[in-house]
This record gives sequence, structure tokens and C-alpha cells, in this order.
Amino acid sequence: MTGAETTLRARNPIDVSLYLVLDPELCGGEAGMVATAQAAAAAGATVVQLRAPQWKKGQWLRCAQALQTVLHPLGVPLIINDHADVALAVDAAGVHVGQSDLPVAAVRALLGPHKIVGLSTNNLDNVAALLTPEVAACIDYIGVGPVYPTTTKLDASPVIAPAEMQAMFAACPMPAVAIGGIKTGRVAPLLAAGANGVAVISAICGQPDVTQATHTLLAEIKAARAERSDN
Ligand code: 3NM
Repeated sequence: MTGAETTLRARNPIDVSLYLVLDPELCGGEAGMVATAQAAAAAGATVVQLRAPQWKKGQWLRCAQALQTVLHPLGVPLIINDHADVALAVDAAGVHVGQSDLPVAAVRALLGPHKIVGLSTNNLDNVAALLTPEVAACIDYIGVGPVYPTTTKLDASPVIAPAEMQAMFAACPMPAVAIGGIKTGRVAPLLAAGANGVAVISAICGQPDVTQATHTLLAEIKAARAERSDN
């Protein structure tokens, strides 16, 4: 797409309230990932992302297809981490990229205007870089993290200080989802700081009762939003 076309593109809506990122190890492999996604989506998770940094493409494709089969009937969008080709092959809802993956303009050009594109941001400079109309027009939402220490992503950036996190949410022109070390009891301050939702791995993946874990997080999100609208 040309710059003019990207700036004219309407942002694709995505409800990032409770964004589940799947982890192959914590879920116990591919079948566990599909079962976890299905249970969490049925319980109210609003987005599922397939993330498997160690996998080969064939496994990505097979698992993405299986996830589409369970998520599509539930109306829950499937986002593919990094691999635009896999997303296109299974007609996933979109792609999420990190700071050192394909640039968002290239992902948008590959996917066309109607797929969701998300980008990880780790500091205020990353958000400031989105503030040109051309770049902002490529992106539908951002991730902001890590907001707490995480042991799930070993190469995570340093934890973002609360003041910087708040500034990132305030500056961000599109929906923003907090990620990193989020578990029960940690949701309210993030939504109060300006997050539109929370993204989790270990708070759902590998939990003994995925449905219950999802319900608990959703209840916290609902309570935090009620609190926010009171103030
Ligand atoms: N991205 P958990 S932190 C995949 O900061 C990922 O961009 C992060 O796992 C970022 O919820 C992270 O178990 C791991 O802490 C999140």
C-alpha cells in the first residue's frame, strides 16, 4: 500500500480486554494449546495469540489451523506472532510483531488493510516512534511490557517503571494491552494507568483450571473498569 492508502485505512477493531498468549511448554504441547485456547475463549478471553518461538513453520501452520477450527465458531480472533505467511495461510485475524521483527509497514503491506496488526512496545521511545500518521495507520493495537517481572519470556526487556508505563498509555493513539507478569491481583493498577486490557501467558497456560483462571481475570477486569468509571 502507498502512504496515502495506509493513512486512509480505518483501524480494525480488536477487544484486547483479556488477551491470551499461548505457550507450548506451559500448555504441554500442541493439543494442550488448542484445549487451553478453546477453554479460555469459551470462558470469555477476547483474543488468542499463537506464539511458539522455537517451532518450525510446519508446526505453526498445523497448530494455527487447529486453533482456527476451535476459535472461529466462538468468534474469538486468532493472532499469529511474527509470521504473516502463517496468518494468511489460515486466514487468521492478524499478526503481532516485536520491535526487531518485520516492520509494521511491511506486515501491513503483506496482510492488506483488513487484518489486525499489533506491535510490542517496551518503552516510551517505542511509542513516540508510532506517532507519525504513516506508522500509526499500520497498527491496530500495541502491547506494553513487561509491566511486571516475568519468567516466561527470558529475553524480555527491563520492567517498565509505573510513570513511564502511564506515559506510554497516554501517548498511544490506539488500544494498548499490558503484558508481563500479570496475574490475579495485578490487573486494577494497569487499567487505572490507562491499559485497555491485559495479556497473559502463565496466568492461564498451565493453570489447573483454565476456565476458572479466565473467569477470575475477567472479574478483575470488570471490577477495575467499574472502579475507573466511578472516578
Ligand atoms: N512479551 P507471563 S512479556 C510474550 O514485555 C511476552 O513484550 C512480553 O508471560 C513483553 O504472562 C511476555 O507469563 C511474557 O509473564 C508474558
